[in-house]
Amino acid sequence: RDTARLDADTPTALYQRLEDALRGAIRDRVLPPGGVIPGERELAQRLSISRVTIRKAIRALVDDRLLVQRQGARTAVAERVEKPVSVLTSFSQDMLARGLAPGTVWLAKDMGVALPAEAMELGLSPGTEVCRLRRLRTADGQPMALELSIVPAAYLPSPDLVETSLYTVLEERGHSPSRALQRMRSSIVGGNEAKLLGVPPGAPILEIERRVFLEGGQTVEYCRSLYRGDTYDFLVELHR
Ligand code: 16G
Repeated sequence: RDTARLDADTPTALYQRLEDALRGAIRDRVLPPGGVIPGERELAQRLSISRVTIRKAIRALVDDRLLVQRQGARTAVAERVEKPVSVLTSFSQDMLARGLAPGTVWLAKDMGVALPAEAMELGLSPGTEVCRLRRLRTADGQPMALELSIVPAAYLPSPDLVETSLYTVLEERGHSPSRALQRMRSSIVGGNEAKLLGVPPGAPILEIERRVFLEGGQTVEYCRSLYRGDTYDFLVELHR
């Protein structure tokens, strides 16, 4: 489509224009998520431009994670992760449901007496012990979200009990998360966090605050997350 309008009179900008055209086609879903794009050689022939130019444009889009390179060097349009907001699931469950391997990079974990703000967030009396888990969550090794979870030590006696899934550990210990309140707001990501998430500083993110309750109403987790805006869709079911 747009690519047909490419011409070769400004050779330095050619890959850039191809990149922009592909970007537009992905945005407008002319190239749908998951769709495989033609190979380098075929594109080079079709558009009568060099394979080097094609490779450069594709590389830029792979670096931006709009395209993913699969086994056998096939290149496909990246799929966004869709997460229904009305069901209380864990990050690990969400990723497994999509055939992606959930992973965790530990940034920090510790235990201590709840700070006044934490005690308020969890509805605890000051002085209660909590575990703090700061994690980078990955899917097939790609960073997806940064999360800080705070859990009363009464439900999680040590942060070392968690390898990948916090909710699995809570469930095994008979403290299944049953209900949550979640606040989501759009934001942009700062330098340090951008580096961890592998996006440019100032990239859009979803800031999520979640308070999770047990069946009996006690707060089992307070969590603050930054989800990458470019890979995540949150779906909400509405009734009337
Ligand atoms: C989700 C939750 C987070 C929870 C985590 C547990 C949101 C915004 N956050 O990421 O609060 O700690 O799942 O996942 O949905 P895990 O069981 O894989 O550790």
